[in-house]
Amino acid sequence: MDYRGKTALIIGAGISGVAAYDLLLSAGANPILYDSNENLNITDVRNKTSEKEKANVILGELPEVVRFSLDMVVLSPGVPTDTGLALKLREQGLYITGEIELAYTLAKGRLIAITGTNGKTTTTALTGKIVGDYLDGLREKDARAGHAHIVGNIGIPYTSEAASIGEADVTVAEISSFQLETIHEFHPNVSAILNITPDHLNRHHTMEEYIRVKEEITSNQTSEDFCVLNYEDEVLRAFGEKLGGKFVKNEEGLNNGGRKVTVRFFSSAQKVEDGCYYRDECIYLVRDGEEKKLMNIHEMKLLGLHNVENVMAAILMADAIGVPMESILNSVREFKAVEHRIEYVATVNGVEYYNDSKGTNPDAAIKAVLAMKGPTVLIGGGYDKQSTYDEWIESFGTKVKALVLLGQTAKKIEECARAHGFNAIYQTESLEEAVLKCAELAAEGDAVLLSPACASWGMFPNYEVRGQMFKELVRALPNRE
Ligand code: UMA
Repeated sequence: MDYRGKTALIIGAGISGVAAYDLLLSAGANPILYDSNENLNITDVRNKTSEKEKANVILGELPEVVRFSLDMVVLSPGVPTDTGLALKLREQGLYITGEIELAYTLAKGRLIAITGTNGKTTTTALTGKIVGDYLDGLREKDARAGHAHIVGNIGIPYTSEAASIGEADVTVAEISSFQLETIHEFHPNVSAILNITPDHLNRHHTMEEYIRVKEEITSNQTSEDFCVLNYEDEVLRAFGEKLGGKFVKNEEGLNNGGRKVTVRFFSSAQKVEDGCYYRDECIYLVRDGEEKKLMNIHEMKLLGLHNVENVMAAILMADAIGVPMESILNSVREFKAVEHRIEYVATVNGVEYYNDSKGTNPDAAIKAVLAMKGPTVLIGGGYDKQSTYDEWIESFGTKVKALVLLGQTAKKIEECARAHGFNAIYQTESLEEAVLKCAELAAEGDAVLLSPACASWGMFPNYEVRGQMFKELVRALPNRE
């Protein structure tokens, strides 16, 4: 795509918008960085771009004269496609794209793209390490071997790396449903959908739409490409059978229209025809009817069955782009949990504290509860994404002894918990108050877990800040001796 001379409006001056501005500038376009929040400091925003004080930044209301001078629009991931401004710009007939698509059209090399409701970040970091370790080894022998780039929703905008991604490189991108709403030609060589459970329904409105958007990750894939899917997710199992070219009857009585992407399944519960599965604490690979034991899960440093699934997905993706199995397994053995995902923080007065700030939806939070070994005091609540909390509360069993709540959803969660007969509930006004309450409630041998089942927005700019603050508060707790 040739962006030279194009006047491009970037909506959202967060980390993706700023990176998109710089990328468009280097591609010869005339970018305008726009943010609807008039309270941002314009000098701060300008200083984040490579042009500094010369950067073309607009805050607040977008003037009509600017709107009618545009050739194209780039939406940041957090900007819904149905906001008033986005709809007006679309009505105007403008080309509307996303930050991910922009990066894709300017980057080179091969692309692995990973989506799913949960496990994306761990799987992206692990796949990136596997590919990176392999390419690092190759470069010792041949300087022309490429590099691995880990980008996307993981917190490093794809646009911030795109210009430096070369032909021999491999990009491993974590892709959210928000980002998939605005793709056009985005075409990964290998894609993965790890699981789909309710999340972000305030943005996508219905579960059907959320599933449709997630499946878009494969929309440009062909018979040259691979898609890795979770066999234990009914929606993904059916989708994989369709995508892999098997005849699937739908309402119109049609099959998939002839697309035959190579689908590789992973399963934590049963043997699969082609892919990876888990049985008796071991991971197996099935290929061409032959089965091979790859590793015992105690060789990995990650905990929990959900992480076995993430590892199986990463193995299949790295295998699909040609990383030798021995190299893949060595990297898996070395890989440690990512920050904010069931991360051990400290033991204070005999109580273990875990930070799972990335548990931003009920399904992720259930996995964290299941990973706890004994009695647990749980901190929950935050931004309302219109999730339901019944399954999360049901997962408490006898393990969760108290629930300390905060944020916009605190009342809604309390009502839900009481309806399920769980009454050990404490309302707090801040994370600081919540941590102090937990320290008071937890006895020696218990765990305290921050796994809120909600996004952090409203109280914190993102889950990382929430997790960092939790860790600081825990480390500041007084030791009783
Ligand atoms: N804004 C507007 N108009 C709007 C809405 C927002 O101007 O209608 C402005 C806001 O005022 C704000 C800016 O947009 O200044 C924020 O843009 P953004 O929300 O796209 O945030 P970025 O800082 O660019 O971060 C985004 C992702 N954020 C979201 O999807 C909400 C980050 O994912 C991602 O790491 C980053 O790009 C790099 O790709 C975060 C996230 O929470 C971690 N993702 C969700 C999740 O994982 O559940 C999907």
